Amino acid sequence: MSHYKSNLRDIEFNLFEVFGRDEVLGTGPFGEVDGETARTILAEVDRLSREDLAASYVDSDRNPPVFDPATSTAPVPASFAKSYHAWMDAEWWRLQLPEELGGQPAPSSLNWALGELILGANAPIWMYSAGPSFAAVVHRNGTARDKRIAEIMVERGWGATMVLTEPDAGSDVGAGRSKATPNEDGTWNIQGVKRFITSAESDLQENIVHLVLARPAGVEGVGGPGTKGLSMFIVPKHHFDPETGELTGERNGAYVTGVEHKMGLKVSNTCEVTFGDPGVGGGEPARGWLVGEVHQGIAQMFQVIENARMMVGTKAIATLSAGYLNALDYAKSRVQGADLTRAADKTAPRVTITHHPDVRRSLMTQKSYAEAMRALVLYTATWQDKVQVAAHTGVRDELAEAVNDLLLPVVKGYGSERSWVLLGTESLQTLGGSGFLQEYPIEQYVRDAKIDTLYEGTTAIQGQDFFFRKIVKDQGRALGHVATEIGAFVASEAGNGRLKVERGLLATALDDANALVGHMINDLMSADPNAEGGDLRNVYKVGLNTSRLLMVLGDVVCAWLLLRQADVALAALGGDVSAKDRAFYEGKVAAAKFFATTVLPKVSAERAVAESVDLDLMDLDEASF
Ligand code: ST9
Ligand code: FAD
Repeated sequence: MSHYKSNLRDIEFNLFEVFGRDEVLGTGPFGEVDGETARTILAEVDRLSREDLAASYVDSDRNPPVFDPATSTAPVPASFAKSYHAWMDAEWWRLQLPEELGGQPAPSSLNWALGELILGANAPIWMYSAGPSFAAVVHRNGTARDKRIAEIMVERGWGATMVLTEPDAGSDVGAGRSKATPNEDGTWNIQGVKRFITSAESDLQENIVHLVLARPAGVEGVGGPGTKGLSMFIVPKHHFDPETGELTGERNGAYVTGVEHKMGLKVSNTCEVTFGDPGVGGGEPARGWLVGEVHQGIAQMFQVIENARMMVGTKAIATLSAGYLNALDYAKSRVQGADLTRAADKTAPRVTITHHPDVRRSLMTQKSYAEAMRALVLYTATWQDKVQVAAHTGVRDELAEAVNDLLLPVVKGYGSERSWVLLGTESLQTLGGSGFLQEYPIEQYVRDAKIDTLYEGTTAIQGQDFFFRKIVKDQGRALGHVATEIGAFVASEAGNGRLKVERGLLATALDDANALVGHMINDLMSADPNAEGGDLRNVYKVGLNTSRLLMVLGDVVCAWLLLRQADVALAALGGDVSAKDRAFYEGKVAAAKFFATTVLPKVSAERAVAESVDLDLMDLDEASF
């Protein structure tokens, strides 16, 4: 048996019983993937993940790739390569691709449900195998030449990378200094050093295509400061015939010059890549093509980033779920201490730790968060389904786009923070000292999940994106829509009397969250120096609350989703159910009630803290820290 414990029952509950995905499966753009097919795929990918993909999880951590500076390579362990090929050979990744690239489009909700399974079993497989998805971005934005390159990437199973970060440009992508100079033949030469680039080297693929952000130099009208001056280039590791895809045998001057030694996620090569340095490799120039022959690098790259942020949140949440299920297994068999009611009796029988109130508190905390955030991922994906359906009919569903945009930083920022913390404080803790050992998978989960709060934009960046871009710039449209949906649930008879208290708690939390948003907007308006009494420094007050708001909104949305689940579960319990389903549905109701009563009251406290924020912290001399 592998380390990975999945929760297919809960995934299917979300997809089919709560979010009604049978309505979209087998229709419109998803004609080839109906509900029955989807269930078959889920079962097969579940098996594949638990067995073939999870099989190399531990070995790849203990025997990570080693960088060889002489050849600029870092081969992955054979066990990992086997898992990787099992996934590629199964071809389920085609469900994420457009038909033009040999795909068989499935709803995003199904793809992220599958994503949870792969990411929970062995996340780097998903990352190394993302070449075809990257190709979809090249195809969507590219010229006829780029579209052909995209086809080749898929046909030949090439890898791909997203190349933004530089030593002095991390969160601040616009500070990037890598430059691009045009050649007479229409190609560009890239020069610069990028760092922390995922999957930039391995022995898994014949070629790797780097999507690089660089600043055009010496070209009038483009290449200005900041992110808007960046363009996106297709820069292959090996040169190839752009018609046939055959490698020409020439090396391009894009060399990996180092692989980082990391806390976790070790099999995923994190590389320094040097472009066009005459002193590196054979000193070749790094030649590439401008994507689409337009200078819209940051907007194009954000098409990749949005998908990757969803991936990171899903990875974190998948890991929390696996951590919880491992902790639960352990707790059911670990015998320690007497039942609290017989604590004084030294001869009382010893019980499994699931009998102890504090262990139950911990297990239910893990269960409720893991299941709430799974629902958050799949709920977000249902909005992506709407975007796909609209696109198929040649229109845009702007509301769906905006709600998806609003929820992405919640999935990524809130999902990764809650998951990483709970994996350490609750899942690992459930195993006592054993949790600290490599004999169990949780210590690796903790190490592997920490990165999720960092890459693809740190939590601070997600909080700012959420408030400034997804709420203020959107003029509250998407937030208003979600808040109205939650409000309608509060006012409904959901639960038929059995969720009344919890709906009340949700109502209070929603009011507090709305008030918190209102407070931050007032602070922002008072920072307008042109307004009467406006003080620009008041924007600091907003910045002191953006991460808090992200966590608060995450808790409110998660509580709502759990209560929606409880409503469905209560209805099912009203009918004939098997003993197994009864336990499942009762667990759903218990998780929702637990979350509502233990998490939601804290929202009021967060509001109070947010409203008390002043400028003292910003006035404090740095020397006093
Ligand atoms: C990384 C990779 O960390 C880690 C793991 C990699 C694993 C890869 C494999 C898996 C991935 C698979 C993907 C496959 C692809 C799938 C395709 C599906 C078909 N939303 O606010 P402004 C844009 S990589 C959308 O002024 P600043 C927008 O164009 C490194 N667009 O920003 C905007 O213009 P406008 C990750 C957005 O102050 C323009 O940017 N690094 C959004 O200039 C400027 O906006 C990071 O994530 C958005 N949310 O720059 C960096 N936001 O406004 C984190 C901005 O006119 N830092 N745009 O529309 C940030 O995000 C910063 O906030 C900043 C600030 C750089 C955007
Ligand atoms: P910094 O930006 O220096 O941030 C340091 C701290 O300051 C953080 O806590 C941050 O939240 C905070 N901070 C910074 N700016 C602000 C601000 N304006 N407001 C509030 N707080 C702020 N990049 C790629 O391009 N491609 C990849 O494939 C890739 N893969 C990665 C894989 C790994 C394992 C790692 C570790 C990184 C990877 N990255 C990749 C880079 C990653 O996206 C960056 O590390 C990340 O965006 C943060 O940048 P930084 O490390 O420079 O931190």
